[in-house]
Amino acid sequence: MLPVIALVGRPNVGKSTLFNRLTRTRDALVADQPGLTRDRKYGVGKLGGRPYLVVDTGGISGDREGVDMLMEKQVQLAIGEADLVFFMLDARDGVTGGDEIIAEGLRRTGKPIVAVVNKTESLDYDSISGDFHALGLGDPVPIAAAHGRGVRSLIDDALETFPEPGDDGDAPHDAGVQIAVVGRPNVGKSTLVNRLLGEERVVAFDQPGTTRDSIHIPFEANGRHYTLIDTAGVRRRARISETIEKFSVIKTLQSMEQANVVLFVLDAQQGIADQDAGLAGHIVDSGRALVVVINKWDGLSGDERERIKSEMQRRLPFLDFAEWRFISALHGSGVGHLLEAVDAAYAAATCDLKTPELTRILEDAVSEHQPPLVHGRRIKLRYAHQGGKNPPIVVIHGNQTAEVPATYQRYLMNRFRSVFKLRGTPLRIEFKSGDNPYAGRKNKLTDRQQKKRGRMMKFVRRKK
Ligand SMILES: Nc1nc2c(ncn2[C@@H]2O[C@H](COP(=O)(O)OP(=O)(O)OP(=O)(O)O)[C@@H](O)[C@H]2O)c(=O)[nH]1
Ligand SMILES: [Mg+2]
Repeated sequence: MLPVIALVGRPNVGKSTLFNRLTRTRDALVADQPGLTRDRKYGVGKLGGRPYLVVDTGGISGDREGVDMLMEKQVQLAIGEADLVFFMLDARDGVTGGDEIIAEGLRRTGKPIVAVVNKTESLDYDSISGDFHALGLGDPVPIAAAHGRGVRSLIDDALETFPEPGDDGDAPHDAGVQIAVVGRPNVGKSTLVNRLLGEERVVAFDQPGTTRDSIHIPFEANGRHYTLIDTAGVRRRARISETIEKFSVIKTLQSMEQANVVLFVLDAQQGIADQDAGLAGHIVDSGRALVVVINKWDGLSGDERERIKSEMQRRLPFLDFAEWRFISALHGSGVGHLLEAVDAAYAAATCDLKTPELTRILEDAVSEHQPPLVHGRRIKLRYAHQGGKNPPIVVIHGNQTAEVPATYQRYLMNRFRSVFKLRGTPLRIEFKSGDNPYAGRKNKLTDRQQKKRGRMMKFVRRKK
């Protein structure tokens, strides 16, 4: 399970700035697409060696009402689900009365707290550190979130005590395809899960788990193994109907991280809500294989179905890489074939892409449609290899790759997709630059260095 870190503090201390720092690496892997909204409150990140989940709790005013704010449901929930709290302070303000009140409230939660002192870039931190020490929250950690200073070691040190990824979460090999059923409350997740398990003969069931642990339910269907990962909606069979689904974005994200394939459940009779759009953004960021499940398809006229279908596709165009299935979890129609779509998505997500074939497709694509000139030089794309699975990652080597326009990236992505017939999984493209891809490290430029050089060249030319 991903460790969960909650960012807490007065307004304006830099929580959102730190949040962006901690999650940006992930975002950068997925190009912005029309209609895709990103949740700037919950995010998965990986700055150092291991991934984590961050929650920006928003500002706690820290005046008298501030204590109540701490107790406010949203913030309290996030802190309750967190493994660790980063209590952010502003080096320029010193410790304020509000900070003391928040510190008191945080201490009462019993959660591990790291005091993080932000905006230290132009200050002599040593001379003010005593003030922050006096909060009694151990050694405060100085950072400058806006400049990225201290952020890496903050996260590395904070995560040190958590088990290495793979220590706990790795399911036994025969657990098969890991499936996360996600969706906002009341779309019918529990009914669907019940159907899947009920119809497909439950092998093992109802393993104990605390609220923090996710519940893994292995089952077998058509001779294949699967494991459903609970997202709070799954309950003991006898009690399913009584359960009021508790919805937690954190648990949803964690279950997606553990999954190979996501079943994203939508409610045909309610249409797309903001919460659906937010979840869709998370799904895209996660890179998981996907089957979109439109539930409650029963009791709709043909006209209504057409209207709802096109409306949903219009709102979620960036999920068109996935199979869309229209079902009634209640009556069972369409449920029987869902696992075929899961299998197909999983197969696509884990397929082998051979270097010669990838490179040939790249060459064909480039010769049909050249990448543009940048700073008077043509972008060169030389060869490609597979950099990962679930999602498949295609790493393209060339020159000036940091300048490849988003439209051209999409062109390449669509080409790889269609040649390999990748349905049900996103595909990621990463670029690596180097004047000579076979030369030693010294000659290789990172995308950032490349950009910088591009800017310098422009400047030099302008001066001439
Ligand atoms: N000098 C300096 N400014 C910073 C630093 N980190 C953040 N800021 C600035 O502080 C201001 C507030 O940052 P935010 O990240 O929006 O603060 P926040 O805690 O999310 O604020 P609320 O969401 O309103 O509670 C912005 O103008 C940031 O640019 C830093 O390390 N140094
Ligand atoms: Mg903020």
